[in-house]
Amino acid sequence: MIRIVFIISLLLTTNISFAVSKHLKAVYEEHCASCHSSNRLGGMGPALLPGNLKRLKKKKAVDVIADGRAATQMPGYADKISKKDIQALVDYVYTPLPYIPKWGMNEINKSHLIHFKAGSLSDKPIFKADMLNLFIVVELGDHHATVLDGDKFEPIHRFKTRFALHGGPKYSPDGRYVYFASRDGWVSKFDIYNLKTVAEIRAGINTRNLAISGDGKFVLVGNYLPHSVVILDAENLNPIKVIPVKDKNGKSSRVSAVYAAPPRNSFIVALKDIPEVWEIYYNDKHEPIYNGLVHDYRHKEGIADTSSFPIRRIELDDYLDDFQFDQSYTHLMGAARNAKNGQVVNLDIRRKVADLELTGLPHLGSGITWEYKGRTVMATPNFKKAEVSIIDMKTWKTIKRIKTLGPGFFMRSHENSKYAWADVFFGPNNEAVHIIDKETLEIVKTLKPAPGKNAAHVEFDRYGKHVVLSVWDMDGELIIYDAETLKEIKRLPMKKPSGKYNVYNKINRSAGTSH
Ligand code: DHE
Repeated sequence: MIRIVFIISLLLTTNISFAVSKHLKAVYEEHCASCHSSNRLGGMGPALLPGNLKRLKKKKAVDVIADGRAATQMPGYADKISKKDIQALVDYVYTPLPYIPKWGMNEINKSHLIHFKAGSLSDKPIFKADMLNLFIVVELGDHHATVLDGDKFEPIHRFKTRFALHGGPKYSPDGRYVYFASRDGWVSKFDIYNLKTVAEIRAGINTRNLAISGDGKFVLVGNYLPHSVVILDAENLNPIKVIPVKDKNGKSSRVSAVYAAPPRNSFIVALKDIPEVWEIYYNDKHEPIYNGLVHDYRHKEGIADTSSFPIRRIELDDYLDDFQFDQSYTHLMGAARNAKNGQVVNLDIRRKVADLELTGLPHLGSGITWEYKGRTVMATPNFKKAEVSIIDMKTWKTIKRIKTLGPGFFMRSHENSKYAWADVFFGPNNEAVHIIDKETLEIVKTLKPAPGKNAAHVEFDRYGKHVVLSVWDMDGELIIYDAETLKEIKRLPMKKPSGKYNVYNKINRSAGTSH
């Protein structure tokens, strides 16, 4: 009798939970799957798995679904999904998947596509233009990229990219090749001289970005899923090494982003779930040079791996999500979750050397630097606050907070321009772009070039004479301005052009742009 009751109640429970999960699955499919994918492994949005949600408390996750998440494309669903379903969705995404696909060396190798082997295409450009004054424009709207002539501002070639590129594409040191990473893990190498995609490989399931070594030989890819960094040979994208990302106790972490630090012969890796930043040396024949002194890093503590690509761990007292370097690559200025909101890490002495006084959620990854009254300052937009902070890089004090019309995403300038440009990305004024005088630290002009449409992300040409601004819309455009008079020169229609990247400014690591 007891057994029968048990079986009936088990059946009932199974039926009820099955009914609930069917409904929930429909809610998930309707509202979440297009960005996070049906299998929760991520797409345009991150993977929704307990391992990737470690830093988000369940209660906070409820708020994120209801109200959206600052600095991301995640909208609020309070008016579309009931409170009960939001809670159920949270429980669902914190439940482990029965099986997480493996993405190791075998899987990466199998995905490898070589369309044109290195050396098989012409070494001379097949079109005429100043090859160092080209821009690559990423058109997120229909997953294309455009090669743009930076003198005439005419498109040269438009081509299909992988789905949802994210982060800046990176150039080879001579500017001939450009490497893209997509959120779903694809790395593509494009030959600008021949206007051809030459090789592709899937380095992860959910990828953050990539970096190219200063000698142009290696590509480093940082992943959210699996928790790994992958080293590829830059020539044909052959995979060389997969490094699982773990701390000394075996706790694994997502990778926030990877960067090249060419003067140090290294890559810098920012980690999301463990308070460490890694430096990976890509050329262990050349020891890194710090402040003119040659250090034998292999004999220093903190080196986790003395085989090729040794890792030097810098342990921190706080997570470092998002950062920028000084021009010498000695310091990195990163976001922190402490009350001050920012921290400065000296990569040579491997510790935090200062706090930064920043409010809200600074977007340091988009910060830029310039000379101001005999000292170097950095400027950073803010994801949560309507302000741009200016920080003295000697004292690390905030010397000015410039009020803006809303939280911003990107900033840009150029050594030859007296202006810095800062967009308003969030809120009702996201059509506005501010132009700041670098000498007075005042806003001198606010542009609203496409009323009602988000105008964001600028890049200068190689001479600092022209500025290219995006209107982020399916019926979007690039707007070209004279950088001195601030007068509009030309508009080019584009499909949601997100970032644009000038070859010369990138390969010379201009202080006014991202590296
Ligand atoms: Fe980005 C660069 C992280 C959301 C567009 N973004 C970067 C970089 C990082 C980063 C670490 C630098 C990598 C590089 O250039 O190699 N971005 C994050 C986030 O953590 C965040 C807030 C949440 C997320 O969804 O991952 C985020 N980013 C966005 C967007 O929602 C944007 C606006 C639209 C999109 O494409 O998803 C966006 N991010 C960009 C762009 C760059 C970028 C255009 C390159 C900027 C540059 O000029 O170099």
